[in-house]
Amino acid sequence: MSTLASQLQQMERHHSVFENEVRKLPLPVCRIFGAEHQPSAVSFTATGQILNSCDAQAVAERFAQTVKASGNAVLRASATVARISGKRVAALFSGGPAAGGHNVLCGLKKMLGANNTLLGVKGGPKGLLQGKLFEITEADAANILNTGGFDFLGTDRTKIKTPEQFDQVRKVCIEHQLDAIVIIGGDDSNTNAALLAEFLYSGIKADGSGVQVIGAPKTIDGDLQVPGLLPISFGFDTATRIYAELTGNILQDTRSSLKYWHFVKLMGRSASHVTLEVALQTKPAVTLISEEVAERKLSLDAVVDMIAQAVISRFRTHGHKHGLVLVPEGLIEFIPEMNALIAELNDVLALHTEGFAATAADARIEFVAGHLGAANATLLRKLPAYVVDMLLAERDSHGNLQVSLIPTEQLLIDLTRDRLKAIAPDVPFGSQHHFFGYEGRCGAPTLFDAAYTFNLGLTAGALILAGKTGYMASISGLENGGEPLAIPLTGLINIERRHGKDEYVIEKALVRTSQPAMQYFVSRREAWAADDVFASPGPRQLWGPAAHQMPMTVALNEGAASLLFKIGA
Ligand code: FBP
Repeated sequence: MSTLASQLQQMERHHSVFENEVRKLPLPVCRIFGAEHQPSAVSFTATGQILNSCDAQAVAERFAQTVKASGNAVLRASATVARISGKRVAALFSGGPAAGGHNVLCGLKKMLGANNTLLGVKGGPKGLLQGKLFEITEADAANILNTGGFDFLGTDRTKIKTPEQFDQVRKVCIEHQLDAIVIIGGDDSNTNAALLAEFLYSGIKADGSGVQVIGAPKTIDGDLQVPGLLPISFGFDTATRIYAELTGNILQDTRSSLKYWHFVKLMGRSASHVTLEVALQTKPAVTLISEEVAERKLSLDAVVDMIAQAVISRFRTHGHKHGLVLVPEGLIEFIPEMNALIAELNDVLALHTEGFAATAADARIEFVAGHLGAANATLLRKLPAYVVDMLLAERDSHGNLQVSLIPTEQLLIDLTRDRLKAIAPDVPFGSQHHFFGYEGRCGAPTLFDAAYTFNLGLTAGALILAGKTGYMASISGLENGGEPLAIPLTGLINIERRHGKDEYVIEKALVRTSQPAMQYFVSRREAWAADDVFASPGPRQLWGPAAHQMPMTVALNEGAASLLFKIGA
């Protein structure tokens, strides 16, 4: 084999030049942990801040043991302590992948050290129920450090809900002699962590003690954040930098080929944090924020009109035939009349499952329309077939519409074209559409995500060594060295009505129009629409000038003085 061929072959199985180098990247750690290679265990003390959910009384009853133990007080790492030994800790990923998950495991492994055991759970919560546990070695940790994806463990979206499932977790804990479980997931997974912490609080081991449960905040959507305590969930920075690079490249193309309006839909489920961040990084002509559309009760017509007016104005003022519109994944559900239609459709489809299934494909719209109120039936009949097909498609395992399947970007293009034909037929409108989602979830973590997640792992490990349960690990003070915090999960839980039932859940943190990041965006968007002022942030850097940048929405919302994060400095 030639030298080149053998070099190329050596790159297989995650050994590209980049992957080899990135494993050696030094990661800054919060000052209190000391050195990256030998972090100290730490104790935790109350910050004085108590988190009170809106349904505090009911939560205190439902989570009696964990609320009594934590008093819902936020804890901070306060002093270094000797490391205890002999703990067996299992860690799992839950939900969609997000960059940095592997580093949470590496941080955990470092903090637990050689005298405690870290086990990985294969395949998420489902794997926990099936007892798919294995020991994570030093060599495993070295191999996955700073790599993207969740492939080392895998993940799934099973929710541990039923009494049988809780009992099964108890059995697995006993069988594997677990002292603690770390759940790396989003709002729903951390809700599950709170429920498990309560269930496993005591009476699991022979001495009557329980199994600790600690959460770590993951999701590219950025909808797990707590002002002042949890700046952002991990994976958000990497995903938005990838989308911003792609969006920046398209913006360069619009200005170079001068002929298209590009409609870019961005993942993020219901929340528009991802879209807002990409807008701040790239400054395109039009950005839609779902939460604002709902707050201003903008109809589909009004949204289309806004876009059409931007197209007309840029053409009449500068002769521009190009531009870019950012569309959040969940927009359709925030447009009031679409929201009403989707809600009624969910009910009708749930009530008439058999009748719907027995109806011929080409008669299904009329079958459903026949069961809807007059306004919703008219709207359904007016929508293009490619949208209706998705509105009537199978619901997900929780009975929800799969919004990511609805081609909102295509719908907006078609409606804008129709509107322009009606009100400004001389204005040219060439269009292209894109959906960026999966491209951003598994990229190699940015330095921000790599450092943030390694420190989250250290914090989760330290909480376990300190005997804590029912907390979510967090790092705050990103500009000032980084401060490990423990947020009591029960302090985040409220009662929400879901599918006709009251459920204890951690509420999704949606974009609020009063937030500084949103207000800054609102103050600049007219200038961005008027002419090309876009910026192209380029590829994400792990070394070099842009490496130490934090997300712009985080810097603005946390009141930072600059964009640079300084963990450990
Ligand atoms: P999580 O909240 O589980 O992290 O998922 C994030 C996400 O990427 C959403 O942005 C998106 O709507 C969804 O997952 C897609 O889910 P799936 O991987 O099941 O297609």
